Amino acid sequence: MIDVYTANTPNGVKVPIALEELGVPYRVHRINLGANEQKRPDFLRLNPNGRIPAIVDPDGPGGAPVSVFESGAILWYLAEKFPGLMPGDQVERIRALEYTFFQVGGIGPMFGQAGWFARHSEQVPLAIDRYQAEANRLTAVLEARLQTVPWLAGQSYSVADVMNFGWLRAPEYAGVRLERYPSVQGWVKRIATRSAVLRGLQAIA
Ligand SMILES: N[C@@H](CCC(=O)N[C@@H](CS)C(=O)NCC(=O)O)C(=O)O
Repeated sequence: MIDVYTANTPNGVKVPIALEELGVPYRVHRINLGANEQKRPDFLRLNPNGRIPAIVDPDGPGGAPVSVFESGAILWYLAEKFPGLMPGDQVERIRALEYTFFQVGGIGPMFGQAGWFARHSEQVPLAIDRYQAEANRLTAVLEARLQTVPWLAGQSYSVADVMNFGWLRAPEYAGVRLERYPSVQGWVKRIATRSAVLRGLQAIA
């Protein structure tokens, strides 16, 4: 049974969603971010960066327990181990890797900053405009991709879709209105209605 240390946040929902899709049993350990549980020594042993999510797989390489942090690394690890989220086609696998990094390096940080500055007691218009513009620019990149293929890797639903869905399911946080991005909007709806996604979200609700 895989132990999942997470919370109900854009990065936190990805792991239960992926594990449901892969049909792998798991146990959720809720981390209270408000109480800073992610900075406690026992959690820092799993993720020295002090952020959720993290997992422990008791059956890691060589049969020994292994911990994994960073949602992209966790999902990639799981998708390599269990069939269901890693495209079989070599080119699609490259695309999945691209859009996984795109989320970790772009969507996540920019959406996060856009939401943080917009909700801060001190309003800094330059920062809000800058991050909301970048969040919209990145969403337009997804829109262009999804106008040509049903899923980010291409023809197969993959780890890249789960990664980006974590953020795009609540885009208003970053000042992104999905009516402007109809292909992204349709893709979000298709993912949101998958039974594995509904179960994964329920597990961390
Ligand atoms: N790049 C990391 C980002 C993780 C992250 O920022 N997690 C947030 C929740 S969405 C967190 O733990 N925030 C609490 C904190 O920063 O102390 C990943 O994808 O796992």
